Amino acid sequence: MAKIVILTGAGISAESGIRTFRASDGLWEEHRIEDVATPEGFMADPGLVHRFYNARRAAAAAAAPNAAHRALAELEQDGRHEVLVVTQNVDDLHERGGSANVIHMHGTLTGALCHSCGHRWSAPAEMAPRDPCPACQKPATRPDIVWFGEMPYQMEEIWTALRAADLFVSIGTSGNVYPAAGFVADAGHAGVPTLELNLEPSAGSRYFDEARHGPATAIVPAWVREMLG
Ligand code: BV8
Repeated sequence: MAKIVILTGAGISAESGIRTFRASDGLWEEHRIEDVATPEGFMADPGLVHRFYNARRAAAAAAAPNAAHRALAELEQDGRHEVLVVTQNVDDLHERGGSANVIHMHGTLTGALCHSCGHRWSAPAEMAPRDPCPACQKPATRPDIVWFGEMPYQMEEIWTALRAADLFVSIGTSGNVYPAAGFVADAGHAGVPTLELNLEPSAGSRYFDEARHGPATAIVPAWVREMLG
């Protein structure tokens, strides 16, 4: 069975109505990364950060998986390939699209974390700074999201899978944020063939063996049909 590692970013959820980060109408147009996506920003104004993620949690809940999410699930369920999706996305559209083997390297909107005792639980729709941790009762609740300057989740597992892969595919990501943006180089160094599927060339496009550009709902199902012959 061919082992395929697929990195996804905000672009795969764009056609589900979820805003990307760096587009002209992207999230970073309205919010300073420092204010809403860093531990320092959270300590400075936890209310602002909770409101930012409460709005994204509502947007993700109102969205539906698209043909690109479903195509990746079909490739996994077909069973002839060992498929691992490593997503930078904090929405749950891969799982709702039918993918089972998914790593959220930057966390999830559906998770809550106590920054005092480390306890994790399912996030309510709305979170606020005064919410007590169900374990230690301290008002230390934060979204279970990896912010800038923080260590992404399951990195050892991801690097092991990358090095052992038969193919690395990157979908809907601009290649600006590390360590994810370095995966194509890591895969290349391990002799793994690499393919980019993105609306436009990403910052790391030149590092890929092959690149196909277009909307994810068109180019991802076409690639999966090829893989399934
Ligand atoms: C860390 C959660 C130590 C929050 C996120 C090396 C060099 C320089 C800097 C660094 C470096 N190493 C580390 C850094 C610092 C930093 C970093 O990379 N800074 C950047 C800005 C320079 N990285 C970190 O702090 C990371 N932590 O490094 O810890 C370490 C190091 C090594 C090993 C272990 C530990 C933590 C970063 C995680 C931060 N959290 N998200 C939230 O979601 O709110 S990052 C967030 O931004 C996303 O998760 C994602 O990762 C990134 C956004 O990127 P994309 O998803 O690609 O979205 P974008 O809008 O940019 O692009 C969309 C793309 O889709 C475009 O290309 C577009 O063309 C395409 N597209 C659009 N529509 C479609 C489409 N494609 C197809 N179809 C469409 N319809």
